Amino acid sequence: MVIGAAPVVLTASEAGVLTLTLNRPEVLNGLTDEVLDAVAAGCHDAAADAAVRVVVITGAGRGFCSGQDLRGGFEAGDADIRGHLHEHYVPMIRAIRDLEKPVIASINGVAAGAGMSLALAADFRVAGESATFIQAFVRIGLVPDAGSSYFLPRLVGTAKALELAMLGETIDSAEALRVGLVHRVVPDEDLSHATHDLAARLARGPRSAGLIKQLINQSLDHDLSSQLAREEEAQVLAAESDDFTAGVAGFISKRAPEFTGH
Ligand code: T3D
Repeated sequence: MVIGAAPVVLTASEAGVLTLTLNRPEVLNGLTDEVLDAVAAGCHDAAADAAVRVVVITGAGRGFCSGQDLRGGFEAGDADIRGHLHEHYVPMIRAIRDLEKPVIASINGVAAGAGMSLALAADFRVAGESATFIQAFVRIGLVPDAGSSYFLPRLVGTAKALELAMLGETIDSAEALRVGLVHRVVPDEDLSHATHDLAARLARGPRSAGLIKQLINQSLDHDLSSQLAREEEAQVLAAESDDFTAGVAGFISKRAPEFTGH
């Protein structure tokens, strides 16, 4: 029996922002099934809770996330990798991407392997200066998973994606910004403030923000005709929202609208 063990993911909700903090700092927040399931559950909770407008994912201690916890004893042939990916990694990545609310990765340190995939699945990546990124899979003879092979080429192009994934070199935050892997780099001591500012801004956004997330994220998988059809569907939903009414009223009255997310 474990007495008094700290939760592997800390959750805190304030002013419309749900923060999920990976909390295994002794292993740079290596991913266990419990962590993966807790992040997925946090996103599902956020989807069900109208008071939550934004989700932030970050790490406790000096790491963001070091990927799969390798101390679980992985050896060639003796692990049901397919089942593991299906049951734990895929649901977490889907929960982040399917959530119709913005997700920010606040990257406070190294993001390696599936920890980098986790960061890439978010809609915004704000990094502290000391953050680093490693497609660590190749270093241990694996392929990118948890969405890295999908997100990387879309973010940085195939040439850079191949370089990062096949060489597995560490890149620093400045290089990550240069190649378009992150949106913003700030001094480490300002990361929490910068994340909070962005989250607060997104939390004041309209219902359409979640629809925009889905449209943009799906766009590279569709041709123009099907994307135009998706825009129509999304615009019908956006136009039915209270926030559209508030937005137009705000324009007419020359006052900033107060969006409720409905
Ligand atoms: O279905 C499946 O499960 C397959 C899915 C696979 C997905 C993947 O994510 S594969 C990739 C797994 N991750 C890695 O290969 C990265 C392993 N870690 C590292 O290469 C390095 O730790 C880092 C580059 C991330 C950081 O280096 P550094 O020098 O800053 O720190 P460190 O000293 O290596 O690590 C600090 C401690 O964390 C250390 O423990 P100790 O010696 O102080 O007791 C280290 O062993 C531990 N640690 C770091 N990463 C992991 C880890 N322990 C378990 N699993 C880790 N991934």
